[in-house]
Amino acid sequence: MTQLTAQRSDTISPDQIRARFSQAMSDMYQQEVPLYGDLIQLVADVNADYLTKNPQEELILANSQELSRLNLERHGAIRVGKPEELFNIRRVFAVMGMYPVAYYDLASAGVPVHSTAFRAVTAEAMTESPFRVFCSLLRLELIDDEDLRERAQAILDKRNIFTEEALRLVDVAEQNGGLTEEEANVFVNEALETFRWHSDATVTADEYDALSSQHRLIADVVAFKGPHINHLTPRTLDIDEVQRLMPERGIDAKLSVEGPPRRHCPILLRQTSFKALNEDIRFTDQAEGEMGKHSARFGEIEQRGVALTAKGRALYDQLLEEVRVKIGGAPTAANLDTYYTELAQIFSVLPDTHQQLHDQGLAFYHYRATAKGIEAAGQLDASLNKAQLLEQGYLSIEPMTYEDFLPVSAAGIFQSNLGDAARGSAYGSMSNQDLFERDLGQKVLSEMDLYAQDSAQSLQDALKVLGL
Ligand code: OOG
Ligand code: NI
Repeated sequence: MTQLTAQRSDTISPDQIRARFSQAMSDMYQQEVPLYGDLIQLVADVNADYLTKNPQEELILANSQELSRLNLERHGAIRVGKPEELFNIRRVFAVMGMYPVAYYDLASAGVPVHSTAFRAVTAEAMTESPFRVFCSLLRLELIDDEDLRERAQAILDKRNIFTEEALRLVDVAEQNGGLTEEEANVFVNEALETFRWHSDATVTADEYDALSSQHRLIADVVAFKGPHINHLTPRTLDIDEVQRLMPERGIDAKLSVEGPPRRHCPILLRQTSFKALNEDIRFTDQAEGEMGKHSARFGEIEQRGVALTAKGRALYDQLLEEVRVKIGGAPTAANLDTYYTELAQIFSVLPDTHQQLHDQGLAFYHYRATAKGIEAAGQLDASLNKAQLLEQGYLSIEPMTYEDFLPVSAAGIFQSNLGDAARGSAYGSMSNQDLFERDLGQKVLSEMDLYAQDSAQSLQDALKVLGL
């Protein structure tokens, strides 16, 4: 069973719990990482400026109820260490109406984790709160040093990342099909504890070094009490402008924007971040006043475009790989301009109008009955097909926003925040979705199915409006 079904009349909606949790997380993270507050401000400024210059876009956003929540966080990320943690985090997110969507294998990009994203799965729920969490599980089995693997396992075995009260309330929610107002408020505070930063490490300085020298990420997961939230990500309407302005505001930006190039019709997801802070931490064998260093926490921004179909996605992956081959790997400071030029050049084969993307079956769209269609409702020739209805102006299309993530981009984000030392060699093709789903306790939902169903549903609704 994935979704909770209310058994009592006094439970509140999971979407409300998610909205509260997302706000609490944002407040906590801005306090923990003040630079993230600066990033939020920069994004708000750029978005406001963009809307002033593009009033027609403001109208579209207002109509789709996007405007009021424009500067809210769209996602955060955590990394858990053991199967039981993944299993229970799934239960915690279900209380907030967030379900695991898609499987991401990052091992082939040199990061020893596999991941999913917990998110709302209906448009209405997404409108209520767009918050989602990219969640990675460390794959200790990929550590080749057997001794270190066993030590890491033993350290993780001892920890419990949830408060007793949080787990108790998850049980209550599962039994009653939800939480009451009062329970929900307690739950939000208790769940938040899991994501809090702890500057006290759980290991000695030597242990930390050993973990870190295998992979920086392993130290980040194993050496701490819990899976601290490592970034939050608001949405921007102009990512290139934020990237340009970050240094001016004293924010140390990642080298390049991940994902597709800037286009007329944005596709999928573009992301950039500021580099992780170098923070004071204390190892278990350090005296009062002595400090070690760890960097993991950063701030990120995203700009989302239309979701691609399997056909569109295959083309995207192929073009991205072409760019990688041409550039000889990830971009560097030395070839950055060439990188962006090649990216734009190579992607120019992907059509850049919604009409073409739609007609060639490359992207997903919602269908709406137009004013002309509504007027003609009931009198239309029943033999008209979708293409004809579109062509004759009875139906219109609206791009469906991509709500998920991109493994190559995610690997780039991981790497730039773990230091270049983390740009390790690939762990080969060790994808293991079955193992991940066993640990998770259910199958991940298919993002392609969700988009396809949504699109088909909108067509059915629109046809009904047209009386067809
Ligand atoms: C997750 C990186 C992936 C994204 O936006 O692609 C991610 C992490 O660093 O733990 O958040
Ligand atoms: Ni992210």
